[in-house]
Amino acid sequence: KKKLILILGDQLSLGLSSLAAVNPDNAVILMAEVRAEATYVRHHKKKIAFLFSAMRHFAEELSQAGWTADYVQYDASGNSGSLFGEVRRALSRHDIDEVILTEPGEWRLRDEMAEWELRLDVPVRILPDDRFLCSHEEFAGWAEGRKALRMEYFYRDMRRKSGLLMDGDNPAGGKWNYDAENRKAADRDLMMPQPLRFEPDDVTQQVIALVSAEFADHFGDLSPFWFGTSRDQAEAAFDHFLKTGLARFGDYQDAMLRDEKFLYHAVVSLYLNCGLLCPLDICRRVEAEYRAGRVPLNAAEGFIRQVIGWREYVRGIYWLKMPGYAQVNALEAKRPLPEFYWTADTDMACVRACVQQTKEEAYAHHIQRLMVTGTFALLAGVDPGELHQWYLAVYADAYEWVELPNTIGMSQFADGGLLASKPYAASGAYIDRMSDYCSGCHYKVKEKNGEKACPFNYLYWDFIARHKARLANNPRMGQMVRSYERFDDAKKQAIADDAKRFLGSLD
Ligand code: FAD
Ligand code: DLZ
Ligand code: SF4
Repeated sequence: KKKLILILGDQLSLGLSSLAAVNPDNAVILMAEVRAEATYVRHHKKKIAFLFSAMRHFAEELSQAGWTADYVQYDASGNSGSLFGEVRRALSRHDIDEVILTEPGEWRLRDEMAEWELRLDVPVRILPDDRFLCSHEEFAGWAEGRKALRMEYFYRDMRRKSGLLMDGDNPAGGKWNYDAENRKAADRDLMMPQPLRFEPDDVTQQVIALVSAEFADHFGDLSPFWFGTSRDQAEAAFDHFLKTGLARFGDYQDAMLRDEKFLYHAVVSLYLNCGLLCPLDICRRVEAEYRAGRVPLNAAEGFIRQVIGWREYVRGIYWLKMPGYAQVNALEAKRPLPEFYWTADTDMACVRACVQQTKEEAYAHHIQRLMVTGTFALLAGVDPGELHQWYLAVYADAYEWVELPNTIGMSQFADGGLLASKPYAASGAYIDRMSDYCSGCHYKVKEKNGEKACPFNYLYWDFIARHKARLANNPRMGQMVRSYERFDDAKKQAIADDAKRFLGSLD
């Protein structure tokens, strides 16, 4: 009898804990493209094509490494459409005495799998996912007894634990965090780096045809398709970023430009999250660039903080707080998600550009997600659950463990301040300072009220007014509540009227 190893679409790593638990002679690997995973939200077409192609390439990689891979394609006859169904079918094809898998990244599957052993009548062993630096237990231990779960303190522990950018017991350069240097607005530059693009090979072309036939009603453009789909390509894409983007990553981390979708960002989250790149490994390579004097410290530290800080921290919060975390709505926001999140049909140039590029690329960088589509939804009072479904569907890197805390916690303050110390509310001035969107906009960013005024301006004050009781005691927002209170009645009325008119037009 053999072991059946189920490998999920975001577990494409040769060092996976389930693979380490067995030897190749004694195991059959099962991978399956299934309707349930492809449709639990209506994922962007590019995301499905990317993942199916990456899964197929990984199955090849496994075979070359001596494993027996049993791969079920989406249109294979008899495909049951669910992971459970495919495990059950595989048990009838092979002589198996135990199912082994690395725990899934999402709560809904972990919950479902708790019943598999009973339903399948065979032992099911679920192993920790050790591709992360911090285990669930370690995070829970860190969180216990703390009043506030601030990322910065968690991050310092991860620096110490990994030894990244450490000089003995001290942070390289003497400071833990160089974020204050990372707020520059970018200018267009003809030498702006671009992510490495790949021609679809035969495997990818077959998958593209499949997705185009089967998922025609999903959001997003399928072509041009240029993502890497194998480990070698993911590595090449990262090498390219090290050489072309990293040095200025820090400086322009918060910048946005109309015609530059990627700026100095790495565009590697899709590869990291499905397992084609190893987070610790890429951080070590970033540190090596700094140690060799090729990139400044604020760039290396900024990048490493995102990966061993934010990425690990949001995962910790997710597993600490699920399943309830998906339902929180501290600001009681109820508005349906505006249609233009799917169509880009809005006069707000910033939102239009971010949604349009999301549709084209299944990618937007952090500040676009946080300060444009995220801030707009926050100010407009969009239901965080609906917004969460949107972010989970539209980005190639989106899995609930990373998307949900970023959406619910960081961008919507729907957890009441567990994750972020203040709501990321901002008026048009912020977008104007950090981008070139406003110069091409129907609205006027300098106007505060009236039909032509930038909606972010009055929606900002309307947000403060709606939530002043809660925000008055927030150390970082109280000042804004007091500013609002000093407005005369006519100004307050104009804000309320503009907000009502604009929000009414969304319904
Ligand atoms: P870079 O800017 O080059 O950063 C390097 C790496 O750091 C990223 O690849 C990523 O792995 C990591 N990172 C950076 N910021 C974060 C963060 N806040 N949380 C976790 N990891 C981070 N990231 C996802 O990977 N999947 C998601 O579904 C996702 N949803 C988001 C939703 C919202 C509302 C917001 C505000 C952010 C979300 N993020 C998500 C975080 C971040 O926007 C993306 O990781 C980043 O834009 C990916 O692009 P990049 O590889 O070019 O990143
Ligand atoms: C996202 C995704 C998609 C679109 N399709 C599959 C699939 O067909 N088979 C599979 O094993 N995994 C897929 N995935 C990734 C899973 O949804 C992911 O493993 C879980 O959400 C846990 O993170
Ligand atoms: Fe966005 Fe306002 Fe600027 Fe228009 S004016 S691009 S709506 S911030």
